[in-house]
Amino acid sequence: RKILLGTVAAGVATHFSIRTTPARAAEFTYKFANNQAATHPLNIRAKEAADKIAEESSGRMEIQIFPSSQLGADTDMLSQVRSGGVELFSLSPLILSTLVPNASLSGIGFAFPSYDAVWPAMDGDLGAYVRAEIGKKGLVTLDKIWDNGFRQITSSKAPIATPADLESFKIRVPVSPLWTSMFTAFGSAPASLNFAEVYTALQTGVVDGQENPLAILSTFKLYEVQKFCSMTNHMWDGFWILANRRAWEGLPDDLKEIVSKNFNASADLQRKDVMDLNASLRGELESKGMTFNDPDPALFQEKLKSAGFYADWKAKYGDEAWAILEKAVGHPL
Ligand code: X2X
Repeated sequence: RKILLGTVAAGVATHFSIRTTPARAAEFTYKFANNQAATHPLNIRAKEAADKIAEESSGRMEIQIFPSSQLGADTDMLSQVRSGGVELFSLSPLILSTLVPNASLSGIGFAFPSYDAVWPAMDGDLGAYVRAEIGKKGLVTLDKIWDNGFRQITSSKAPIATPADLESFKIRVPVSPLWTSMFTAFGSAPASLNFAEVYTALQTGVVDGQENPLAILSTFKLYEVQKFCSMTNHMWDGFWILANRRAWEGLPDDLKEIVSKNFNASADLQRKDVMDLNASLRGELESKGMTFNDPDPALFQEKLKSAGFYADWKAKYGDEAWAILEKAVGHPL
């Protein structure tokens, strides 16, 4: 029997319970790697899930969380979760598209008008389609995608008010053909970099800007190296929770159930945390010195259309996938 005595700091380890009887090593100790700061809701809610999993499994299952790309950058971790070097990993659908091409469907520019459309789609047909595609490549995906948020463009140089301001703009984008294609369509000079390299790339001026939701500007302190934030809301992004298939299938059914139940319940809480942060952080970031502006998103969508961005991607994804996307977002693209 164990009793909870409160929080004990233990580095990145996630076991916070103290036992009345000598601890037995967990039967399963799985690593969960991700690129976010320990203070981001992704890690706060994952730690809660890990604690519940340890408790409900009576210590048979331990999940150790490694935030901030400690075990490697996203593209390395994608290889690791495939080979079994890590058992669990959270990844943007767009970066996952380097392995599962159609996984990036949910990240098409200006597809989701608001969060109201995101969750029914990702918990519905669009999410189910993408999870099936991921499954074909040998990875297991938990049902509920976690939130990253609507992305905004930041710069050290000048605000982005119209698509013309993106021309020749040296912007970091995550490693994904969809991201590169979108900013190429705007006439920018996109540089693909893993998130682990972003702060330094901005600090040293390798790039002038980047794009991420406000929660990340705050938790990763990007306000220290960026001056302007333009609320383009140019795409929604999330984090699929991926598991190595052998590691997942190696779990007895009751542990599979405990893990997926707790991660999916934490996803709901994490979504709410991130939505609240993305809606409320503007004032805090202004007080840290950032200047905000609100461009008209229609101008940007128009530019993508005239550059052939939507037609190109429709051809790449195929008509069936595109129809699922249009139905999910509720408007033609
Ligand atoms: O790399 C990024 O910019 C991030 C943190 O938003 C993703 O994981 C896609």
